[in-house]
Amino acid sequence: MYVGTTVNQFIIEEQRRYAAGARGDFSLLISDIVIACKAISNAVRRGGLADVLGHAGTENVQGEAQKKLDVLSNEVFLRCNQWGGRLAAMASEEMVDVYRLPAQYPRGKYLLLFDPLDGSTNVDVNGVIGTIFSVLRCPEGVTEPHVEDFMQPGTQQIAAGMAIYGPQTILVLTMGHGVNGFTLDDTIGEFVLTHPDMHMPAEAVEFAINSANARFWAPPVKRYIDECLAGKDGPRGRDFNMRWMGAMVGDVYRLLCRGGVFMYPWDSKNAERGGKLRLMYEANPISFLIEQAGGAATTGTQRILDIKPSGLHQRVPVILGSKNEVERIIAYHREG
Ligand code: P6P
Repeated sequence: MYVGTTVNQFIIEEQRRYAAGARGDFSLLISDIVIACKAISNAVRRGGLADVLGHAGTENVQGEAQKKLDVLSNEVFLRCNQWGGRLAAMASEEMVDVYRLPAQYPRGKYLLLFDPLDGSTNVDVNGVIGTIFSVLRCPEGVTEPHVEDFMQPGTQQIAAGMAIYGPQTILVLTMGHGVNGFTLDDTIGEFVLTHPDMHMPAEAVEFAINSANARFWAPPVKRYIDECLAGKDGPRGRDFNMRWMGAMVGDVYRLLCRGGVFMYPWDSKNAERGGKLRLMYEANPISFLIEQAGGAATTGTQRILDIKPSGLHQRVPVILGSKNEVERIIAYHREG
């Protein structure tokens, strides 16, 4: 039986190609993250059969009601990644502060940030959900990192990825040399390379935005969406289609497969808190993937990966996807 290129084989071969002589800590870190995604995928698939649906009865740092799977997925990420000696600390959407590793475990040279279950409101309705993660280097000589050690712009990421728990479980990964997709083969319990070197078309005919927020959008976004809705009779001269999954990972995976634009832009409803999506463990890792696949990612006025973070749970407006579409939206922001 042909097994194909597993994600472990791919990681080791990337290490040989781009980090010859490396000790392998980074590769082992990615392997630990992958195990966590497999475990979460298994729990998600069990759903009501394993009493993991519904609310946990608690709130996260965002004041959002936590699902049982939110709490479980966060715990899985901590347990799979805290023991290996690759990390100095972790941070998560589900935890207020930096997670300090238990004293018995050695400290490593990387920082891991993650949204363990993105789109968890989809859990109880069998919708697409996923995991998003970002890897930074820990500042030299720091063994007990504080929040400020995490405050690095997205350009400093050395790896980022997401797992999408949909009809298939797919892992999408970048380590700075392109984007590759792996499908979980349940018969061998491994992610196997199925989408090598993913690239987005520069043009698009699909946009993803929560149109219920239309009355809160800024003029440049309204202008772009109105032109899409005008279709071939309008200034764009072609018809567009709309999608909105309620889980960024699902919409972004579609962009990687066939192009399009995803927007959770500035709106007056979220103005006070800076936006809906979080910079450190949603916008930055996804923007890294999108740029590595030939796309672009902006707040409307600033490249997302250039933002100097001000807090672990900072929120930002997000507009990303096919390059020509994003550049058009940026131009509309410049014109005001
Ligand atoms: P809304 C999920 O909660 C999330 O952070 C993203 O994954 C998703 O794209 C967005 O929020 C959905 O937001 O306002 O449509 O529920």
